[in-house]
Amino acid sequence: MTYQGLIHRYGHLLDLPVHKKNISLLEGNTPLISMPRLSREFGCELFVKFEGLNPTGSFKDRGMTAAISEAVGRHVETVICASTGNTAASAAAYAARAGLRAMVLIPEGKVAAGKLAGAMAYGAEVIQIQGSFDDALTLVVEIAEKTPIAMVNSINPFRIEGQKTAAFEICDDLGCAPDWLCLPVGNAGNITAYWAGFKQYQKGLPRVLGVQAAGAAPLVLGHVVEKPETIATAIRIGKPVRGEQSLEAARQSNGKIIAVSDEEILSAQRLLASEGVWVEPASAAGLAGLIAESGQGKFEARDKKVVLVCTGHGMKDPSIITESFRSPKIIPANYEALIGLIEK
Ligand code: AN7
Repeated sequence: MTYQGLIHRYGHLLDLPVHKKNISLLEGNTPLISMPRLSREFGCELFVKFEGLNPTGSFKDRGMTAAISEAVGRHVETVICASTGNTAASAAAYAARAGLRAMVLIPEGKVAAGKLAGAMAYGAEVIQIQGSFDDALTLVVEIAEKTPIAMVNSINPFRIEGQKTAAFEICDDLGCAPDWLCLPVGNAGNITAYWAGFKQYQKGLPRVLGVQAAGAAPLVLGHVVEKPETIATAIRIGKPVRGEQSLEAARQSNGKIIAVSDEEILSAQRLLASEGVWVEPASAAGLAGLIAESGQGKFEARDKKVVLVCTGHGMKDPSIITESFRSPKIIPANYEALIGLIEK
């Protein structure tokens, strides 16, 4: 039978209320791509779980099908979220699908072009906040407490339920859990969901390497970061709502949460692209973390199965690339000019 989306495939394993109405854009079912060249380079069996291939280009669609399906089931009319961009685009799409009003709050000037365009294209009311993602989230929480508007950030437990399915899919593809799972950590919903998913699925448990950007690393520093800053705007978050749970996931799995620099993130992004997988900067943090750890001899991954969770597509943030390369050459439209370049 053709694929009918996450709730259809895994709903029996998700703690969703009976009142839900299935709102799906056929999210999930993303490929686990083997990376033979990088595997050789790092001496392990490396795979990318390419979440950028979800309907709106990020892993957020997994949680959003669950959260919006629940909200529609109890006759909510408006949904709201704070976002560094991907949640906004996803909420906008699923709300559109369900015929709901969507309001998305984003930090002014700090959302990548592909995400902002997505949220607008799907018809959300996009509001820029003169503050950080964390400020926006505080506002959204207050609105959700005082009005019937449903909040679809990952504080919403149904988001986590939906996102568990990525762990199920990895186990289904590999036949077991990998030895290591490396992923970016921002608000810490995804690492929490993966860990819950692996525990529930009982196909073994990976060690979890959570990776934050050095300028937005509250879980590594052990305190809130008031002014988070990183080129990986998706994870420009200083006060993660599921911080405790993510630290617990790292601890229970015998893994850890570390920080990497923006340069390390960009260089990991280039490495992935050099083997055909273009991800947004935040999504390269897992590989950057693996490289940093193996460089210090701390990564015991030799011959092990390692899954890098690449959370968002490179097309979400095109200016990171176009601004860091020289503009493409311009030549006259004739053979001589072209052959001149080829034979140079
Ligand atoms: C590509 O969209 O928080 O640790 O508002 O977009 O579960 O927060 C995005 C987060 C990783 C971090 N990779 O996940 C938002 C938002 C990408 C992301 C994360 C995000 P969490």
